[in-house]
Amino acid sequence: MQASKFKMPLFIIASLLFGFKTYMMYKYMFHLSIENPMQELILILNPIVSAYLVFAISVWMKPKRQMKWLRWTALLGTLILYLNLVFYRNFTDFITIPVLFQGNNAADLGGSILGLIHLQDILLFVDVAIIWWLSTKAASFAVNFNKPGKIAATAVTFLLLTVNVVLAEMERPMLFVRAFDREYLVKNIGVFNYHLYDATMTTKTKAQRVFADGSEINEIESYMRDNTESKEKSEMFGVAKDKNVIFVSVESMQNFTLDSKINGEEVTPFMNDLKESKDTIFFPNFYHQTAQGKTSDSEFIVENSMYPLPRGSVYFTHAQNEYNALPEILNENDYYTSVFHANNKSFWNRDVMYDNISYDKFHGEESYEATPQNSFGWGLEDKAFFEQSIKYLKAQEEPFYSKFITLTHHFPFELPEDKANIDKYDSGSRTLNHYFPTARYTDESLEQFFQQLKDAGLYEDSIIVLMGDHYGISEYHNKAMAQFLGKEEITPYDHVQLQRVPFMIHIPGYEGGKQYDKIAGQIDVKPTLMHLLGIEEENDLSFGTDLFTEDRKGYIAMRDGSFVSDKYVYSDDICYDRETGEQVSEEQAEACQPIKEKVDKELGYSDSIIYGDLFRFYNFEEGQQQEKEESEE
Ligand code: GP9
Ligand code: MN
Repeated sequence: MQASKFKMPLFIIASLLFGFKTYMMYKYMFHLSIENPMQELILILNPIVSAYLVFAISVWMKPKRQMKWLRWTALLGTLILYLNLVFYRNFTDFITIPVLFQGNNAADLGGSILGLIHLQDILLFVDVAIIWWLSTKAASFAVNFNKPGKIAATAVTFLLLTVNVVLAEMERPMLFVRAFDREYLVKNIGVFNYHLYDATMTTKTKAQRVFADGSEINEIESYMRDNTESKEKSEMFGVAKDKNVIFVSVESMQNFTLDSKINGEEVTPFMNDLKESKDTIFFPNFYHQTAQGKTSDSEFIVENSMYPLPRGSVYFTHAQNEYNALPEILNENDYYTSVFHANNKSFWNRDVMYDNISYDKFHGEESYEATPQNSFGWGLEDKAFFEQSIKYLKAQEEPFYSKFITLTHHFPFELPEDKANIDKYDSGSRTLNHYFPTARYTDESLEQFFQQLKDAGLYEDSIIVLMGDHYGISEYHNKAMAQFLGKEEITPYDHVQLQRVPFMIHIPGYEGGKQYDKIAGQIDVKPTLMHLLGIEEENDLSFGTDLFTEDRKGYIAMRDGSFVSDKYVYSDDICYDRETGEQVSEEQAEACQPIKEKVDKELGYSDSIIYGDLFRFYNFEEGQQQEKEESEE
C-alpha cells in the first residue's frame, strides 16, 4: 500500500501537540480562570503561538538538525512547564527569576518536593515522546522549504505573535506597563513569553541597583531630618499603645461619596456617622498619592512612607528591595501582622512583597469560601469577606496589626440587583452611575464588620483605621462628575481636590474625637500609626510626618508632580488658591515655585531609594550609612 503523499511537517505537529498540552495544563493544572470567550480564545491561542515560535525556527535547518531541534526544545519546554507546575503546587504562583534565586523559597520547596511530584505527571511527557519518535523518521517529517517558504513560515510566527499581543492588550489594557498580575500575564502571553518578560525586567532592575552606591543615602537622610522628621511628641503619642490595629483599605472610596445623596438617600450612612463619632479622628483633607500601581501603590505608601514609582508598581518591580516597612517594625514590637484579601495571592505580586516586608500571614483567596451566591464582579463580596475573616482574626495572637483590603467597590462596580440598597445615579457615565450602589454596599459591609468585631470581643482592644486606597472615578468621567457635583466643569484644581479619600481613625472609648482639617496624605500614615501606638523609631526614614505634630512640612505631593499646600493647589503648571480654587496672580504663583522644587526633589529621592535599593546601605538601628561590604552580605 502506498502512503499518502502529504505528511504534515513535524514542526507543525509539534506546535499543535505541545500547544494543546500547554493549554490543558493552564486550564486544569494551573487552574487559570476563564471569565469570557475572548479569554478562552487567548488561552488556546497563546500556547500554540509560543510553541510555533520556537519550533518554526527549525525550518532554517538541515533535516537532521531540524529533528534534533524539535526533540530537544520540546523536552526543554516541557521541563520548564513542569518546574512551574511543581512550584505552583506549592506556592499557587508562577516562578519569577528573583524568587527562584531567593534562598528561603527554594528551601521551602526542597523540603516538600516529593509531595509535589505525582506519578501521573509522566503523562505530561507523552507529546515529547511522540515528537521524539516521529523525529527519528527524519526523512518523512522534515521540511525542505526554499527561501520564500522559510521566510513565509517565519512570517507566520510574527503574525501569530501580533494577533496574540493585540488580543491580550484588548483584553487587559496596559498589560505590560502595569504588569499587575502574573496569572494575567501567563494567561495572555503564555508562560514562556512571561519568562522572557520577567528576565528582561529582572535584568533592568539589577542594572540600576548595581550602579547605585551608598553615598546618596546620607544626603537623603539629612534632607529627611531637616524636613520630614517630627521633633516633638504630641499628646496623642501612645494613645493606642498595645492595641490591635485593624486597618481597612477601602477600595476606590473617594471623599465626594461621603455625605452625598442619591434620590435623597445617603450613600454612605455608616461612614458618615462614624466620622462624626466621639471616638473617631477624621481627616477630611487626606489625599491618596498612588500612580499606576493603584491598590498596591497605596499599600506601599502606607507601609513605607515613600512615594510609588512613576511607572509600574513597586510591588512588582522592586519587591526584593531592602525596606524598613511597618510590618517589620511592628513585628519587632511584638505585634502579629497579617493581611486579609480575597483575591488571588499573586495579584500585584503581593505574596512576594508581603513575604519580603515580613507579614506573618496572608489570607488570600484560598482562605475563603466563594460560592455563586456570594461572588460577583471581582470575586468574593465584601460582606462575606469580613464575615469569613472573623474566625481567623479571633485566632490571632494579640496585639495584632491586620490589614483588610475590600474588593466589591471596584470598577466596573457590578452588583446584583437584589443586593443594591440605593439607586444608581443618572448620567452619561455608566461607571459613575454604578459607583453609588457598590459604595453603599461596602458601607453596609463595614457596618456589619464593626458589629462582628464587637460580637467577637475584639472591638474594645482595637483601633480601626479606614482609608480609601485611590480614586474610583477617573478623569475620563469628568463630564458626569461635574453634573453630579453641580459644577460647570472639572478644572485641574477640582481634579486634585477629587483625589481626597476617606481617612479616619476610630479608637473605641477615646471620646476625644475630632476633625483635623490640615492637609494630609497616605505618606503620613506610617508615622501617624507609629505615633499612636507609642513606637519610637529614631532612624526611621520617612517622607511623611505624623499627623498630630504641629511642625509638619506643609505640602502633600502627588506622583505626577502636582501638590497641595496649606495655601495652594498646584496642577498642570498652574497655581490655584486652595480655598477659592481661583488661579492666583503671577506674583503669588512665585510662592508655588519653592514648594514645587521640594516636591520634585522628594519624588526624585524616593525614586533613587527604590531604583538603587539604597536602604541596603543604611543601618536603621544605628542611623548611619553602612559600609558597602557589610550591607552586601
Ligand atoms: C486586587 C485589588 C484591586 O487584588 O486590590 O486592585 P486595583 O485595580 O484597585 O489596583
Ligand atoms: Mn484599589
